Amino acid sequence: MPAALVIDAEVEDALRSGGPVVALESTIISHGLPRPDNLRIAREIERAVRDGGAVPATIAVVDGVVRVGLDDAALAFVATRPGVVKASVRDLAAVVASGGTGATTVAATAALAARAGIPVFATGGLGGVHRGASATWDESADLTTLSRTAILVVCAGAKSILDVAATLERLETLNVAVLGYRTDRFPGFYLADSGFPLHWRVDSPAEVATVLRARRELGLDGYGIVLANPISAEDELDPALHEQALRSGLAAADAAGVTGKDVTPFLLDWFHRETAGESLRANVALVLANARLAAEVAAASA
Ligand code: PSU
Ligand code: MN
Repeated sequence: MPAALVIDAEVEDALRSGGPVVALESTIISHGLPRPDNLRIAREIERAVRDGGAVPATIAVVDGVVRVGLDDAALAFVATRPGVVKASVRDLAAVVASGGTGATTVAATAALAARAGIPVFATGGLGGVHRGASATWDESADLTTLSRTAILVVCAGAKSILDVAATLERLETLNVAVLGYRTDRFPGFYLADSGFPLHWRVDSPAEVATVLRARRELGLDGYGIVLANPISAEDELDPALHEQALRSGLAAADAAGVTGKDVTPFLLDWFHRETAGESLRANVALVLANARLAAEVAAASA
């Protein structure tokens, strides 16, 4: 029987010597980005982490084994194989037990990274409270997992397809701190500003490292922290195009009866097609920026 969780040798070496490591999720590769571009982009995200001075650890379940750090063959497998499961925390044990292959969400990646001793994680946008959640109860497990996981997630805010106000309220209830990176506004994923203010702002990786140290000293490291890094002004989506894609996408999801964990991939795909690739370009730009910043934060706190 193979071990259920295997840490890649380079990642293990870095962790053992206290070197900087950044965890990366795999749902964005399998379900968030269109094929065949997804594999190339997954490699670029790892490259951005290396350029920022850290070792990348993309996490996924491959043939029944949780792998923390993927070699290129495993990365290609997750990016190209049909029928890869979108795996949140609750799915992990079942995917492993069935010998299956699963791509980990923010929630599952955060839980596994913390388990492996990796304190910093980069992604695109956080899951959150979906629009209409007061009727559907659709709230991403990303939020509840962050409330009990020792991880710093670098993201471009919550996906704009969500109810952002409700997501921010839930993050407050769940004791998840949100730090704006060089901004006082909560970023809106494809847009730099979601329209909501933030209470805490940090202006350098060293400042983030200081917050992480204080959290540890206070014994509060069981709670997650969100480092919200806005997409750059050059890369953000045109707000009018964004609004139009969002409206038509929500209506299309409703008409097609899309529910549960299929909602997010459906809407991301809708955006990519409706904006003729503009949202994809923005998505890639923000993920690469987050990967680079996460590496700098990991290096500053290593
Ligand atoms: N951010 C992206 N692309 C994605 C996701 C986030 O830029 O594909 C994924 C993440 O894995 C996140 C998931 O955890 O969407 C949220 O899904 P749900 O709303 O079903 O919890
Ligand atoms: Mn959901």
